Amino acid sequence: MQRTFAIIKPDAVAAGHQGGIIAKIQESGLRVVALKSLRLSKAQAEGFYAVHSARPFFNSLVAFMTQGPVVAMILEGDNAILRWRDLMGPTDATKAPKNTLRGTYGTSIEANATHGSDAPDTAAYEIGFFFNGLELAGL
Ligand code: 3AN
Repeated sequence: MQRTFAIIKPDAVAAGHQGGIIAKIQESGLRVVALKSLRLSKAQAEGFYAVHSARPFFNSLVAFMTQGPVVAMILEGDNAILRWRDLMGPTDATKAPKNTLRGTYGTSIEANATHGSDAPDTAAYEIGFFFNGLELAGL
């Protein structure tokens, strides 16, 4: 059993794709064990993407991620990290297969509809970044 962290990004929320994305998650057998909607501040988005702070796309990425609300989720299941990455598809939505979430709902390498942790240590960090102890208690 494994947990991973997922975001429905502002582009997909603004386009009303939350329901479609959550349906695909559930059809895949992954369980949504926590979910909330929030809008990231600039400082919060900079903190979440600190690993990319030296990249040329960093400022644009922070602007994109703060342009509207996101849906943050904890997903659970066997091999959840890899299964959620497979469901999302590759980073560049213009190259993502049409049967992936990014291929279906994303429009560019930046506006790619969803986020998913890439490893157990990042999943643990990202879950703790978005969900506090009270929200995690009893899950
Ligand atoms: P992934 O989300 O597939 O793990 P990362 O961690 O390399 O991809 O990138 C984090 C986020 O930064 C991506 N989801 C995307 O929104 C954005 N991003 C990545 N590469 C680029 C790029 N070359 N230009 C603009 N935005 C990018």
